[in-house]
Amino acid sequence: MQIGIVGKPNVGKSTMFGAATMAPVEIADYPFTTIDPNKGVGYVRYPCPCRELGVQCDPHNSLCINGTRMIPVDLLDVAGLVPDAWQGRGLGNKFLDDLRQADALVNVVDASGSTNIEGVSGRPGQFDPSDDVMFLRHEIDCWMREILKDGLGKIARAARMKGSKPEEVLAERLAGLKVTEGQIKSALEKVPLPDDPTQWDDERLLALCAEIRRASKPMIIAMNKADIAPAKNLEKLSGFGEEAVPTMAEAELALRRAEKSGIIQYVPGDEKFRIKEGSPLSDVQRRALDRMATNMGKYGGTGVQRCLEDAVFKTLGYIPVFPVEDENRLADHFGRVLPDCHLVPGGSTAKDLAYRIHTDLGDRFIRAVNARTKRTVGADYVLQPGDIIRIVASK
Ligand SMILES: Nc1nc2c(ncn2[C@@H]2O[C@H](COP(=O)(O)OP(=O)(O)O)[C@@H](O)[C@H]2O)c(=O)[nH]1
Ligand SMILES: [Mg+2]
Repeated sequence: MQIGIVGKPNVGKSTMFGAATMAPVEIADYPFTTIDPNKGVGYVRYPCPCRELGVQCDPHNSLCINGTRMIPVDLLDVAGLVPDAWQGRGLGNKFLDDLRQADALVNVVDASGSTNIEGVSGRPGQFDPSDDVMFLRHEIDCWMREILKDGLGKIARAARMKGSKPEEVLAERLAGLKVTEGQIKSALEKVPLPDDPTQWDDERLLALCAEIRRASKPMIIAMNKADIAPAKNLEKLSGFGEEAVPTMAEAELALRRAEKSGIIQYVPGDEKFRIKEGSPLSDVQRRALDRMATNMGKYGGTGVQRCLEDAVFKTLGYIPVFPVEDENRLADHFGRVLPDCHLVPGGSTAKDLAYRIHTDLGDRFIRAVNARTKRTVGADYVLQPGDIIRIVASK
């Protein structure tokens, strides 16, 4: 699962990335926290079944902090998207290429409207952040179209000879972009293309790419700098038909740092933090923390964690499931209790889960057991959020 953090310069992408990938103190040495400059690991939270079932878990691919399972997701800070990035402006092509593997995008916008479309600072309220959303969609659509068009002439002639269908040509061109055949087919239903690829024109291709983008790179809007954003901007940005979350990346980063240095008690995603007794704070620091507390009260937290969780659970519709090898002990063959938590697309079946764990396990699938009910379920059983599942496979 990879989420790309995208947007024009100066909106707070790196701040959000830095905050989201900063591991809580308890897990500072955790292997998943290895970070490239722009690639790191963030977490989405889900109640760990250990509490409900009264067992001591021993997480392996994820973490459990006080009964909250922290499930890793890869995050990518995609830099440098300026208007006409798709034409290579500001190394835009290189940055756009980073989006190939993304499952979803967090479009960070400057909800305060204090930066122009190139990211140059002005006054809060001076610019319309709706432009941030429109421009980014357009850049991605154009970038995708260029990928489609690259070498299309030759492919088109070959396709005409072979009589290949448009979806076959498109699937071949978009391989490596995490676009499924189903997504291409439904895009073609909305924007039909002539059978003969030599007849495909730019305008149609752009409309088609917009459809493919909507399905394959769903977006969530992070209305960042909410601390200084006029209410009307938040309203406007919420009207784009996409999940839109007010965020304060700077506050989240400051809070995670303050927590690390032992000044406050704060769990990422919480609506509140608590200043620890006896923390040596200057007046300036105290006032800054007060301001953050007030803003968090207004928005129900800094929004950074919520943004990731909405991207995974709402926008992508993924659900967490816990595979085990022993339904009675809820353990794997090392005896680790509730070792793993997998994020799977909503609607996935028990057999899909088997394939997700290992192709071989999918091939050898016989049946599954719902560890909560101890009932046997078949290959077609549709997984529910938080399910604990044992896969029974042939030897
Ligand atoms: N007021 C406010 N400023 C923020 C917030 N998040 C980031 N910034 C500021 O916005 C500027 C650009 O941030 P940066 O993360 O470098 O943006 P990027 O170019 O999109 O990666 C910096 O001065 C940040 O301190 C926020 O939530 N509120
Ligand atoms: Mg940056």
